[in-house]
Amino acid sequence: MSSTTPAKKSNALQQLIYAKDGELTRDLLLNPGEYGLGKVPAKAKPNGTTTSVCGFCSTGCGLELHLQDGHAVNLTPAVDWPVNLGMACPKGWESLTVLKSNDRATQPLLKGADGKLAPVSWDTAMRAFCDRFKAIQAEHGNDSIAFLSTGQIATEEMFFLGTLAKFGMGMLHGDGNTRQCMATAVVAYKEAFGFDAPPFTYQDFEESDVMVFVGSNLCIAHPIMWERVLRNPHNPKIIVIDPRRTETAVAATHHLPLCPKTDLALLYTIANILIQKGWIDDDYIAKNTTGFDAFKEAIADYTLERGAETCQLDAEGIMAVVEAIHEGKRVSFWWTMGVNQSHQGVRTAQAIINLALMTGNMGRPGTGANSITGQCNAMGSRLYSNTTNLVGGHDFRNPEDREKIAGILDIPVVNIPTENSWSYDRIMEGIRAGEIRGLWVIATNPAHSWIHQKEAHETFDKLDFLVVQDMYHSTETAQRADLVLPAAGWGEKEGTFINSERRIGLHKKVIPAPGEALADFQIFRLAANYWGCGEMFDKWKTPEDVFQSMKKCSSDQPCDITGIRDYRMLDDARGIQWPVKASESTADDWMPEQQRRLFEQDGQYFHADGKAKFIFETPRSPGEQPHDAYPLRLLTGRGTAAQWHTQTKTSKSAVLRTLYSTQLLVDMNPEDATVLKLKPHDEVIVESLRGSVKARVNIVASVQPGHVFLPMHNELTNQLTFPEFDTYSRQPSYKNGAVRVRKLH
Ligand SMILES: Nc1nc2c(c(=O)[nH]1)N[C@H]1C(S)=C(S)[C@@H](COP(=O)(O)OP(=O)(O)OC[C@H]3O[C@@H](n4cnc5c(=O)[nH]c(N)nc54)[C@H](O)[C@@H]3O)O[C@H]1N2
Ligand SMILES: Nc1nc2c(c(=O)[nH]1)N[C@H]1C(S)=C(S)[C@@H](COP(=O)(O)OP(=O)(O)OC[C@H]3O[C@@H](n4cnc5c(=O)[nH]c(N)nc54)[C@H](O)[C@@H]3O)O[C@H]1N2
Ligand code: SF4
Ligand SMILES: [Mo]
Repeated sequence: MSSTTPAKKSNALQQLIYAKDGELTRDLLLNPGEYGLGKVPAKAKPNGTTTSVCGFCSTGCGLELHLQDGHAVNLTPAVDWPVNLGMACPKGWESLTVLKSNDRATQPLLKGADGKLAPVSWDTAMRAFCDRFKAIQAEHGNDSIAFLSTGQIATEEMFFLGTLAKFGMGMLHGDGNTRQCMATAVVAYKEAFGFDAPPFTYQDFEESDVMVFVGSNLCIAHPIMWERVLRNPHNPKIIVIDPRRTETAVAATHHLPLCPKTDLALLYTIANILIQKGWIDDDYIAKNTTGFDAFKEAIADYTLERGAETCQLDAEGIMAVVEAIHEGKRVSFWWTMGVNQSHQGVRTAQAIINLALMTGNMGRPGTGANSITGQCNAMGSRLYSNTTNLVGGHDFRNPEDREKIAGILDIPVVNIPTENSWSYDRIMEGIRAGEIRGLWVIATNPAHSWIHQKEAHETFDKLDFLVVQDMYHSTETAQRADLVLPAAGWGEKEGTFINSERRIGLHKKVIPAPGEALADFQIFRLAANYWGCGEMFDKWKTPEDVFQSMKKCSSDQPCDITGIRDYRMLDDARGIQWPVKASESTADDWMPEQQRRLFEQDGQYFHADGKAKFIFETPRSPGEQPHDAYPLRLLTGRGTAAQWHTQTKTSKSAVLRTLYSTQLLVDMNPEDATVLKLKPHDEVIVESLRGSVKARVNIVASVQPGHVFLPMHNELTNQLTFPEFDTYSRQPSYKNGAVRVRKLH
């Protein structure tokens, strides 16, 4: 690994960047005064500590970084952080370790005539970037290049990328890995509340007397949120709705191990029984909602017997849950990927929202219909990536919104597309159809994580030019790239993330990036300069400059953050939840309360009439069901708290590597194992109509007979998944497919 300091670099390009951009992000700690990042870095003493929000999951824990000569050498969880209160999970503890790895991308790599990637200078890389993309556009039109972005870079970087790609480079199509993750919740909230607005604050984990978790394995996927549940002093009932007996289900007071993909029928059954028994809040429904009568009528035949049969559950188990919801004074409903990643995810999420609305469990401590996000900045991408929405939660199709954003950004309004981008799956289809010829992939690894991997690989291979911007050159996607742009990661740059409870937190540069890797922010500035639209971004010299523009774009929106003065205020407050209006922030030293939830007053939803909507639809079966040839149902998801997604980062830590199996394990029920004559750890083939992979069998009762579970962290898993998408959100249904298992020897 080379680790030249910027000061030693003197090639022409460095001169160019320095001349055009002032200092590089990576110089922050080396030259804190010159960088112009406001007052935040000045607070940190070179041998003291500074705080930063964690860069893995959406919990958004605060970490205390211990500096030596201005560089972070160690960390501990921040005790005074309102999120984690001194706790961190294994990934958080290992945040610095994973940055040091010999597969870090340290130089741009360009594919030569021999088909191999070879190191080139940034100048060559950026010229290739522009020449190739512009040639494609000249031949096939502006919309023939697209981008795939992420929920894992700073909001300021997402904003930069989205504006550069769409308003500067003329792209129409761009999406991100949040489609794989949060798209369902976004659509569900928008339709029900009038804006994508998760209402809760983490304090609610400690305030509820009943908590319902649907398709959410908090113990593994959000361990520090689970710690907050454990702090709840009200002896809460904890209900887990998950086909698997997960770590979370084991710790719960009630577990409904439903047949996968029958959640909608179960939730309608619960709603119908509550209505039939009169266990609903008529006042709340009348004052704050529309569509209840039609909903009531539509679900009237979801009897307990029918629900039990459809979902393959005991009637008593369902009734116990209905009673708990009725008896609870403060009931909160939480959901994650077991809901979002489904062929009917949006309607399922809305069925959860309906339960909260009809029982009046909204806007009070310990209540809410609460979607938990996944990636550190999934919510930043929902609001600022300029993909599905025009930045700041605006609408590309609305002329007033376009005028407003064009005015703030000081760009011609004609630069703003008047239609929405294609969704991720449509972009993939567009590549297969030859409509999209060039693709820029930033901080996501779709060659591993996209559904139906064989088709995904064939799709990427069709591209004329694939650019991958990543911290590591070894990712499955980077290996297929024509150009790899080496990026700095968390800890090597700064910006803000927005966590699950809408809290905007600051992360800081505390260590230099390796070799010639640059912060994504700087790569975007470089790309703008080479493309010839640099003047559009003249005012954006630092991430904090972009933050000030983000504020303006949020004005008068439900996600208004005009009341956050600057990074210093975010730092001092240990993160601030949106909204914070300028009108609230009256004095120079004003600080918002640390726990803020939405909809605390009546009639405050974001539809024109101020009310929330009941939305529903007849349940239908998924597109693939187990059948004779492929009799088992495949579930996929998070394996352990120590693994992150496609493992580019977490596999680099020796400590984390001891906490999981490096072999692919397929979880199978003892009954099925007996039928197949399998012993623990036997080598097996798991196959679907789309692929066939080798695994070792892990015989456990946590999966039901007829089901198998594979962790998504292994690259083989998506060879088997069935490509089906939610109708409204286009989110992939990763947790359903038919497979068979046979013994290898
Ligand atoms: N350690 C770790 N933590 C992470 C991540 C990670 O990679 N590693 N990733 C982060 C991200 S981006 C996300 S999105 C979150 C995901 O967090 P979770 O959604 O909690 O995690 P998953 O394991 O994907 O899925 C949750 C559960 O859905 C269940 N499920 C499957 N099918 C159904 C169904 O039909 N109905 C119901 N009710 N449940 C079903 C699965 O059995 C699984 O236990 O985790 C975040 N946190
Ligand atoms: N079968 C199955 N598949 C799934 C899921 C499932 O449950 N089952 N879950 C889906 C979900 S919810 C998600 S969120 C996706 C996640 O899928 P991906 O987004 O593909 O997974 P990651 O491994 O997080 O990829 C992030 C990439 O960004 C790089 N990176 C990290 N930080 C930076 C940075 O600051 N800058 C740059 N340029 N690069 C950076 C990392 O090295 C890594 O290559 O997977 C989805 N796929
Ligand atoms: S729970 Fe999430 S945010 Fe907290 S330390 Fe772990 S990975 Fe980081
Ligand atoms: Mo996710």
